[in-house]
Amino acid sequence: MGRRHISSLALLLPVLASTADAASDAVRPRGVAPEFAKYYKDAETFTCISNPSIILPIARLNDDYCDCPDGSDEPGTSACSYLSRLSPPQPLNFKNKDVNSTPALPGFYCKNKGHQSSYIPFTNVNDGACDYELCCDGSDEYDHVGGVNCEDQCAKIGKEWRKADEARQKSLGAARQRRKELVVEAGRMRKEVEDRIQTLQTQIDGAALKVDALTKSLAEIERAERGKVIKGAGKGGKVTVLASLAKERIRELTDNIDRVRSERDTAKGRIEELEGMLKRFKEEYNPNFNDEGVKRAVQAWENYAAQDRPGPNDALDRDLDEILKPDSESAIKWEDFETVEESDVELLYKFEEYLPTPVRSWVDAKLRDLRVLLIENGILADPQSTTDTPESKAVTDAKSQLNSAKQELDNDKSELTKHEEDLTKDYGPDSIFRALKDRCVESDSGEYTYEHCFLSRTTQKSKKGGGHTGMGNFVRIESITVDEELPADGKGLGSGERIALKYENGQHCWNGPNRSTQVILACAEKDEIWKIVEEEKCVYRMEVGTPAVCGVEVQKGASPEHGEL
Ligand code: MAN
Repeated sequence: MGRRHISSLALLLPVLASTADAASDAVRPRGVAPEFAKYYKDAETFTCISNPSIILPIARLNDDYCDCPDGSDEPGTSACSYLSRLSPPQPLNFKNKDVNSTPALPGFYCKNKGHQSSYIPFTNVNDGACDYELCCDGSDEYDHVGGVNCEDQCAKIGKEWRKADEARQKSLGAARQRRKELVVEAGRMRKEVEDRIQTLQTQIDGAALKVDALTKSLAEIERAERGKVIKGAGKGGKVTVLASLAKERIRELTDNIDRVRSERDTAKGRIEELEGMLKRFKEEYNPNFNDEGVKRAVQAWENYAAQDRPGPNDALDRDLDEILKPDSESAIKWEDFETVEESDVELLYKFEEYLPTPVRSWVDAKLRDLRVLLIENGILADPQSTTDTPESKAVTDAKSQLNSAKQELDNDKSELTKHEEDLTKDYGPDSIFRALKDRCVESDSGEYTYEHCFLSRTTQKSKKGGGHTGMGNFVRIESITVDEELPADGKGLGSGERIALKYENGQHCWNGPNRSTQVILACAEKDEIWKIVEEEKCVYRMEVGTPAVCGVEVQKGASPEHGEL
């Protein structure tokens, strides 16, 4: 905590110092910053800053003994440093009953001539270590008795700092420029979505009209089809349909003739066998054996045999065989009829051919209407109500056109909804993350390569191969307070309010939660992952630099959407 604290003070102080009166330098006691000089003007006495009732002789100022409850009598020694350990410095107008333990000064003031002035904690004063990081002039170690002598290094440190700062400023300038470009890019992308929405709305209106028209057209075609006498499948009119029905019927009859002839032949064989038996019976029976039953049977057979019956007509049979042969010359050429394209109406109402065209159409329409009327009133059978009636090509085509128009309309509608929802999504300040969405950056850390794809997902990839592990999918943009030391290269979060991207519901962690990642962003010239930490099992934190957040001020707890530049 000590070092971190030093760092945040160091950032704060040059600003404070620059507003102070430089002319008061000469009269200020050791360790007093220009903005506190007004309390140390009196040459005779010193009044404790937060406790004006306590007035001390001037000799007790910086005498290495803590007299004031707020430590203000020891701005240049560590005598009151224990106060700072009890509580951090508060603003001077801070109203607290326990003022006694509240230090009035933020720390020991180092002038750091040639560099930037800064405060150093009182505990660091005369502690035997040169704290050049904050006090480059070495003024924190002035009591050399048994201690160290810190030479002034501000010229060198200041020069290096200015050089580094120049590079930082340059980089920051480039980062801000990049951000501007991203804002333009994001705006262009948003505009694209808006334009697409407009196009889709027009398209949807058109597609809806088309669906209406095709629905009506299908209804009309279906109605017209009901007016036809026979419904047929495929191309062509009645001839085709009749041909296909006749072909089927003839095939059935042929099969039946074959079957009946074969049954007939079997029966004929049995009769011949029975007649042979009776013939032998008549020849072999004994007429002297006076059996009345046998005599009657023989008489009956003689009567049967005496009857004149037509014999089998082999010529007819041969003719039949010839007709039934599928490849015979007289066989019907069905294919001639199957391809005939003929209007049913023409076939049925041939008389119309003698009518002038307008009259013919009128008659045609009237006849169809009449037929539909009869069907609708139950006088004629509805050809469509019989399930084995195949659908006409006209109806199939109309249905398919209607279905594809409906499909087109549905697709347009769902695309529109997607884009409309997109416009209400939070893409951060200036919608900047629109321009970065799905862009990925990678970084190696330990045994893994980590990937962050903006507003999409985070992934952990093992360097030893094997599958990738999802560390979460994007859910929202949030803000987070950070307080970290900023590394010299500037690649870190620093302190303050930062934008964070939250990724949740990653791959399930064995004996743990679903993986999740918080990606905290800070300004950088280019997109890069700086650091990855697994804070708890399967709960990750990534620190990522991006120009997208440069100069963006995030309000604590507020949605960063409206962060200001
Ligand atoms: C893998 C990695 C680790 C994680 C463990 C949990 O090894 O995803 O980050 O801690 O699984 O079992």
